[in-house]
Amino acid sequence: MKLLHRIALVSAMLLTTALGVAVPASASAPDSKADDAPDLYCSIYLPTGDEACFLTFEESTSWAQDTAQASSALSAGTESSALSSFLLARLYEDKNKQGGIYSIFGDGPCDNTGGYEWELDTFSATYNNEISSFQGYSNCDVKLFENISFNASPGATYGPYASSNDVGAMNDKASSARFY
Ligand SMILES: [Ca+2]
Ligand SMILES: [Ca+2]
Repeated sequence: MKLLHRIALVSAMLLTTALGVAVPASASAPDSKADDAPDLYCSIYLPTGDEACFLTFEESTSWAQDTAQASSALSAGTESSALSSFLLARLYEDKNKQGGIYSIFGDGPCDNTGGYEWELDTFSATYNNEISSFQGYSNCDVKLFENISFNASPGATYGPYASSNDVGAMNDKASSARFY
């Protein structure tokens, strides 16, 4: 699979950051064990744009809460001192919500007004042109865009929907998203 092949390369770099371990970029040979490459669990916290990838889903989730609290500590003195992270959506590498997961977090939920509450203008390289299904959370519906920065002229879009097991013609094409 194309994604797994690329993840083998990307994971070495990302894990270097996540674990603070000095792993040479050459640690993953381009063609070795691509089929055995693990799924990656990447999270982005939209208020700060911080992003990180992990080998376990649990780590990717606790990272988001830690990041939200660190962010609120930095802005101490303002009205909010105990910010929580809200899971807005999970975007999946494979159809039927399988494979690696790109978890999107904000510091508040979506509401029921017409417009979008959150947006992500460029997917992580790990998940760019790889998303095949998704699930919205925190009252969010997901709209996928073929191009970065929500460019729909020209460019296909899909949604907004609360959930999708198969994004059809948008399979492995999405590069940005909004959350309604
Ligand atoms: Ca895919
Ligand atoms: Ca694309």
